[in-house]
Amino acid sequence: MTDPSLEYESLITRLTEKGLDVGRIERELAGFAVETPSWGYGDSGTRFGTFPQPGRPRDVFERIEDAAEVHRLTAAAPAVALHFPWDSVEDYGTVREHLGALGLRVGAINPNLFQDADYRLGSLTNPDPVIRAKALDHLLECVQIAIALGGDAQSLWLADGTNYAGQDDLRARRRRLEDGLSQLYASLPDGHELLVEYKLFEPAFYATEIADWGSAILLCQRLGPRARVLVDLGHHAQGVNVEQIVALLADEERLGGFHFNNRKYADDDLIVGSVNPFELFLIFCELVGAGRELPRLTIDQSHNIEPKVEAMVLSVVNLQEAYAKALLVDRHALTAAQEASDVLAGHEILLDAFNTDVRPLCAHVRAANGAAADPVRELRAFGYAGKIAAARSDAAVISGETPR
Ligand code: RM4
Ligand code: MN
Ligand code: MN
Repeated sequence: MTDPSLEYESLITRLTEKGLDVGRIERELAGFAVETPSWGYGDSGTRFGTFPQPGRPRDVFERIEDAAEVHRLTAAAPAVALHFPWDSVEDYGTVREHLGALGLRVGAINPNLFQDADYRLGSLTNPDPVIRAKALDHLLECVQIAIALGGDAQSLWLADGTNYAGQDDLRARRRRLEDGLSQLYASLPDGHELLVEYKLFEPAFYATEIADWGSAILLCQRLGPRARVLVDLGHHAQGVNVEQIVALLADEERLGGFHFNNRKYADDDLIVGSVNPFELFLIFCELVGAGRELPRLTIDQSHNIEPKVEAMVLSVVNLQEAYAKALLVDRHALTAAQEASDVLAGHEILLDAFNTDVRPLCAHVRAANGAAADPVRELRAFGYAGKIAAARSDAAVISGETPR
């Protein structure tokens, strides 16, 4: 077996010879942080069925413990995004303490306006004002939860839409939506942000209220500067150029963050980077190219058959590698190639970075951060899955199915 430190040394030599500032790259990489989703640790399935896993967390506290294990192994997952009412408890002080005791913090708060039977015809856009008021109440309650947990972001995916042409008035629905969201926005404390997520379709099959980045950014512009768009990688039509959307939103200062996952067909919620790692790399190239701090990064996955903690660890590792590769792009050479109108020189520069094996670099940075050089291997060697299976043997499904 090759000595990992030799692999690291030879990579560093090569990068330094290319004129890259390896110290800076390592510092950026060491600061990389992604939120993991509490709902990604619980049981989830498809509309055809759910396969319960041994050791699945029984409540929000155990979901946070799984998140802590991911952070221990990667040093890159310090925050946990929560979903309500799935993560509801009586006293949020206990959740805040638990997070703190495990070296974590709360991430974005995700309200849920899609499961209650009252929302059959929509939540904020429902023709019935009583149901609209109920939806708004939930959103306002989530702002209070964020305050109680020390969080500062609401991340809203609105499932509202219609199944049939003529079912409801499209413009009236849009006005109801703007009205509800402006009340939510007005209730945000200073420094809190609202992330507006779009999704092409599902569960509605004719018209979805916030179906694309355009309808999302228009809402945000109407609301105010702390409303920004959230890009979920599984929420576009096939073939859409997601990195271009990222570049545009970043340029407009309306890129709020990401829900990372991967897909082959629709909103498949597979492990990030498992289907299209090149797209993931190009998205990070746009983020690095924007020259600003990274926006809020969150994983949004649904692990139906794969071991959940392992899937989450692998996702974080894949994100670190995509980011590392993007940091290797020689930006000066890229600009020069573009200014020279050289069609393939810029492409080659990207390919050179993408094709670099950055695993020794990421392993080095993780180890320097006190985490595992090889997180998936360490997770298995530590036997975390077996330990939680034994400790949580009377597991009951608490979160229920999470349809996406
Ligand atoms: C949706 C969307 C939301 C997520 C739900 C569970 O498809 O991606 O972000 O909270 O699924
Ligand atoms: Mn999402
Ligand atoms: Mn989704």
